[in-house]
This record gives sequence, structure tokens and C-alpha cells, in this order.
Amino acid sequence: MSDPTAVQTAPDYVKNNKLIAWVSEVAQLTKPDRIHWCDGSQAEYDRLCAEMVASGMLIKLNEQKRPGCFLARSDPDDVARMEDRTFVCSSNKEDAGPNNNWVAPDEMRATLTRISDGCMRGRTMYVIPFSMGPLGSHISHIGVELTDSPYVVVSMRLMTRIGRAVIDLLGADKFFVPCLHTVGAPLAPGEKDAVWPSNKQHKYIVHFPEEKLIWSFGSGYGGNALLGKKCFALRIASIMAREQGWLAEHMLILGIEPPGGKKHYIAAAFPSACGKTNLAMLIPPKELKGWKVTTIGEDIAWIKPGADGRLYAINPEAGAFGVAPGTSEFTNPNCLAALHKNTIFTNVALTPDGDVWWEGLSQTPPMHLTDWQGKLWDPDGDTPAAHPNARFTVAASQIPCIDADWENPAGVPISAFLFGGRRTTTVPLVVEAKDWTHGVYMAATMASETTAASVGKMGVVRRDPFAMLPFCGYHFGDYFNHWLKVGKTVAQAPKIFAVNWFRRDELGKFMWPGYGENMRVLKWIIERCEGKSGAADTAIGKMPRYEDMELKGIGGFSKKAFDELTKVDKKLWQAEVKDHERLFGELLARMPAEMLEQRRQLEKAL
Ligand code: SAT
Ligand code: MN
Repeated sequence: MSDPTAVQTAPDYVKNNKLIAWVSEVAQLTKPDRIHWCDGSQAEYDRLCAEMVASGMLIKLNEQKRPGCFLARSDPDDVARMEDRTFVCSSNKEDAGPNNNWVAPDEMRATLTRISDGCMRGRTMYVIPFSMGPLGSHISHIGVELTDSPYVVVSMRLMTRIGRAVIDLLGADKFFVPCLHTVGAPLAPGEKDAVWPSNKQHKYIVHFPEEKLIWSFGSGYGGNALLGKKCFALRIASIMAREQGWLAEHMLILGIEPPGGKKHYIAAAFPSACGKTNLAMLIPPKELKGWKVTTIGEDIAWIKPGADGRLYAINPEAGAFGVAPGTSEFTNPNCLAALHKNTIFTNVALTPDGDVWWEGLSQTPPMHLTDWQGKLWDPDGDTPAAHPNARFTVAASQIPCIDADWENPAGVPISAFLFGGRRTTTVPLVVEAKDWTHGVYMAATMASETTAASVGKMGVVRRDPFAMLPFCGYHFGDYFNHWLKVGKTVAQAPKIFAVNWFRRDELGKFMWPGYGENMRVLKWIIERCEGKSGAADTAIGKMPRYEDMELKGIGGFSKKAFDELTKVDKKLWQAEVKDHERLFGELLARMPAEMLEQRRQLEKAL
């Protein structure tokens, strides 16, 4: 702070000296005008929202149509995660692996310290104690985010469990992950603030694995700023998980209950913006009468071995930060219902009566929309009304199909892992791995066409092992090894499946209807877990035959169409395996021998 006598002390109830010292150290560097320790209350949330409405950072939506809802518009240069500005600064470069950007920790610390000197001037520094996972669960972990963005505070309150109770849990000496965030836009005395402050020149999203420290500079958007999500729950947690013998994964968690049968839970990994939220809130088609689907989580899973030899998962988050465009009454009615109240929308379009709209919400856009940049939208123009990576932030408790056990501190037992990507060709609808090692191979070699969730070119096929390419905090070779090890240590390892909902025919038409109809694939998977359904062996794994799947009710889904959808094209697969070889070549220094052997076997089988 500019005036050292103004250094505010922590509230009485804070007993953790490490936290107190860190907050004061950061305040001395960043020099905020004030420090606010968040208690996590509704009153605090309401006050911050009101302040942001006054400053123009939030727009209050129509109270009749969207009670308790707000719209934020970000700077057009600050609309998604920036993978090229994301760093893992381990002491040893090799440990970060070719899958991460690396800078020596001392050098990065010096840079961040230099640009952060006085970076919170004119602003409030908020202290947000948060728990990833239910308070006190043995699978949960605590973090504290320091931020100068009130938008981050209210978002963190929707996305995690924040406040006084977390401080109490921290006690005098419990471990927490320090997460420092600044928009990097200090204000001179009397200077008018930007509607969406950020730093045009410098952006850094940095992880220090040895100290488990996260330091994010210059962006206020999503995963760059809500540090509990990708930074902590995936990058830092993946490192902790390896050290401590568990898994931190980019997975949704789903409950599936067959009619009159035993409930199963599955965890499924897909790259960002591949329909994970839709799968997580799926409604089974009417032909699959009696099947029930519930949601535990839609983005991240923390998974620990239980005493009974099974793997148990929690959703470390308490809310969803989902892609709005494409969400509709048809694609995801459960999600739409969740967005009726108490939701913060970012970069969607605004209707004249204070409601929101995005591409896909309805076939015909309402008249006189204001686009995500605040300009009157031209329906005949070539820019979308909502940004393709526009988001909603909503508490998980508002999701109508939320599972009764979603906050069970013991977690839920996992029966199967699914790995999927967006692939126009090559990859069939569903493949079951021959065993755990083969499943790890399938996951390690998965690929997907890129989406708007991150800055960069769209629609390019990239290898995205375990859907963790932007999120694994260490060398992928070590990560594959860790997965192999976990499979050997648990007595009842889940079955592993690969899925692809996105295959197209020669005319470019999707071959599989997707959405709720994906339930038919899930049914086959659950029946495989129960030893009830058949499969055929193929070169790439076990696959359902036409008669193994319930396809009644999908208009005209013939055996011929099914065979096309599940066809393993030798030529395409030979090219695929060559690309596996290229990926493994990049990771060779730490590649487990079992993975190389799996690749040779697949090549031979083809
Ligand atoms: O990282 S974000 O949470 O902003 C978006 C995503 O990749 O899913
Ligand atoms: Mn994600």
C-alpha cells in the first residue's frame, strides 16, 4: 500500500500466520488502496454486484425474466484462456514437459514482481478463502485467491465454496494454495476505471509447482482469473495428485441408474467446449424408459482410491462456467432451467427488455439486439451477437438434475472412464479398452478439433491426451506413468471407453444424433460394466454390434448406418497410429515403455 500506516491487519478470526504474512507481502508489492477479507455472505455478494452495476462492469438484467442475473462485457482482447501466456515454472525444465511453456522460476518471479509493483493502486484487494470440494472432505483442498477484481469475487462465490468457514478450516497451520490475481490496471488518483479493466501489454498465467503458487497477471476472464478452476483444480492439483497418489482430471461426473437397477457413476473427459455440459445434464430419450441420469460435475473431477479398492470422485467446483452459445431447450433443457435466476452472463447479447440471447438459443434472434461488445447488432452482418466463447456462471445447486450425493464428502464410486473428442473422421462412436493399460493408451492418444474456449485457430485436429493438454501441470510422459500406476494400485479399476459423437459422412452431415441420444451409448457402457452386454473384438478395442445397442426410436438408424458409424478404416487408422508415434516422439524422454509397446501392438493389429 502507498501508505504503510494504512496496512490493514487481518480480522481476528484469521489464525493462519502464513496466510496473514502472504497477504501483507502481496499488499506491499501491489499497493492496493484497501484490503477486503471476503466472508462469503449473500450481503457481500449483493453489495459487490451493486457496486459493479454502478461502475458499469455489470448490467442488471430484467428482474421479472432473469431475477438476480447480470451481464458482463469483457474487453474484446480478453475473451478466453490464453494458452501461449500460460506457464509452468518448475525448477527443472524437463519436469514441465514439452506440453507446457516454461521459464526459469527465478526469472519469472523477477518479471512478475517488476510488473506487479503498484499494480493494484486505486483498487481494493479482495482476499477470497475457498474450498475446492465439500468443506472438510478428505478429497478437498483449500486455496486463497487475492484479486483486485470484484467480478472474480462474485464468480468465485458461484464457482467454489468461499468465506469465513474456509478460514476456520484453515486453522493455524493447514495447507492452502496461494493464488494471486490482478487485472494489472492500476488507477491514478481520480482516474476513471475501464468497464473491463485488463492489461493490454502483459498477460501471464503462471504456476510454480514447487511452491504450489499461482500468479496470474493482466486478464480478468474465466480460467485466467478464476484461479480455482483450471489453474488450481487441474494444473496445480495434477501435480499434487501425482505426489499424493490420486487423480485431478478434466472430467464431468455423471450418475446413471438403470430401471430397477444399481446406480453407477462414470467420469468423462472431453476437451473444452466439446459438449461436456450437455452430456453432464443429459435427458434420456423416451425409448429408454426408467433410465435416470444425474449430475455430479460438468468440468473437473478429483478422484482418490478408497479403502474398498474402488476410485471415488468429487466435483471440486460448486458451480458451472459453461459456454452459452448452442445451449437451448433442445440441446440442454436442464442447463437452460438452471440459468433462470442468480446467473452471471459474460459476453452474450442483450435484448431490449433486459434479457439475454446467444446463437442457438432460438432459431430466429429477437429484434434489436445489442451484441456482446455493446453495439446494436445487425442480423445480416457477419459477426455473431454473442461471442463464441460467451459464458454463464451459475451455482451447481440450481441444476435441476444435480445428484443427491453431489456434496457427499466421501465422493462417489466410479465404474467407468470415458474419453472423447470432436473428430469428423476415423474414430468410431464407442470403443471399450481391452484392459487398463490399453485404456491409458487410448486416452493418451486422443485428439480433438480445436474450439473457441482458447485463443487460436479453430477446427484443427490436435492431440489432446486425456483432454489435459492445456491443463496437465507436468510432463505428459510422467502423467501417463502415474495413470498406469494408479491402475495397478486399485483393486477394482474402472473400465475405460473412447467415444466420438462428432463423426460426419461424406456430405459433412453428423452421423450420430448426439445430445440425449448419447444415452444409448451410456446404456451399453453400463451394461458392459455389469457384464450384461455383448461386444465384438476389433483391432482398436471392443465395439458394440448393431444388436448390442438399443437404437429403437432414432429415425431410420439402419444396420448400414451403424456399420458406417463404427467402421474402422485401416488407412485412416494407419495414419492415426503414425501421429501417435509423432506425439510419443515428442514425449520420449519420459514415455513409459508400456505405451510404446501398446503402439507397436496396434500397428501390428492394423
Ligand atoms: O478455462 S476456462 O474456464 O475459461 C474455459 C474452458 O477452457 O473451459
Ligand atoms: Mn473445461
